[in-house]
Amino acid sequence: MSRIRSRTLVLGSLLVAVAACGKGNSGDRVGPAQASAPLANSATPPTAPVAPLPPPKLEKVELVIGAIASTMTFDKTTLTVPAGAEVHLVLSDAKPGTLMHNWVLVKPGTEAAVAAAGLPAGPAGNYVTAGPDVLAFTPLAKPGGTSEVTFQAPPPGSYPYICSFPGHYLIMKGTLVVAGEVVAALPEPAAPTAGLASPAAEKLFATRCVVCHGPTGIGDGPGAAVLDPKPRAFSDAAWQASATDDRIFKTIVEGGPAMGKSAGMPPNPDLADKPDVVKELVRIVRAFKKG
Ligand code: HEC
Ligand SMILES: [Cu+2]
Repeated sequence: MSRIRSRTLVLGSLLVAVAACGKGNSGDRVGPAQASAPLANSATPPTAPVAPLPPPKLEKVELVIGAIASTMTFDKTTLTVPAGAEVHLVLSDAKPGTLMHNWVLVKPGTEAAVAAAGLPAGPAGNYVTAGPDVLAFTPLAKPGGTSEVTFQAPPPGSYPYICSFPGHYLIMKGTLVVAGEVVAALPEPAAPTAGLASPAAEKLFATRCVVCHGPTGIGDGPGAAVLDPKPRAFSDAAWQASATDDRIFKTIVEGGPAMGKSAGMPPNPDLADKPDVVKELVRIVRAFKKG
């Protein structure tokens, strides 16, 4: 008698857990990896005998990752899941911050390409353009909010995850390790700044800076829409007169917060050992001056 009862309880709570997992709480979930067909089966009427179909061998894994307030960093740079698992990941964006973030799992070496491809999607499209390189992603989470995604773990290996909000991916990243028997060699963690090794500063500005500062430097790039404060217009002669080359140089490399400015201006740590490129960027910023 008591044994039957406890069995029913276990089954009941399993159903609750499955239902809770499928429903989520942020209301605005998107994501190609969302469709978890097996979950639909849990709606079988309670009169049916236990598990009419042998359930697929799915291990469910719950992951929680945070964006640290006012920084462009995840609070975990490594996540591990078993091969074949169904992964439910919740991203929470810490409260005092002002930045929006997402979590995008990508194929190794495609970080920059995925971030660039996501730009035209804009904030409404979560800065993600679905494609073969995007394995799973959460929608953007607002400060103090969460967003989530459910997806099937990819084959064993190491996969980069990034925030694809404009300018964040260079530092806002980590690695998802899918543990299991590795048949083929692990994908090499690609050099993070591969395509940027010897770029013309102009190309760098056109790909990285225009996102927020706009093609004419007045601060009207697509990434600026959600920024507060907005990037100032580089055309502002008074600002040009007050800013030293050294300050502009440092702002570019170290980012806004290091210079007492907003975190909306991301650092560019990959340029720290490329002073010539940064000097060229300073010259580009100067060239927008009017009046
Ligand atoms: C994600 C959006 C974003 C990207 C990408 C970005 N910036 Fe900015 N930038 C900002 C914001 C916002 C500010 C203003 C910060 C403030 O006023 O607190 C800013 C400020 C600056 C400033 C300082 C202006 C001042 O008020 O002193 C410079 C210089 C600058 N950015 C250059 C660049 C360059 C060069 C790049 C490309 C390598 C770049 N930014 C990429 C958002 C961005
Ligand atoms: Cu971010």
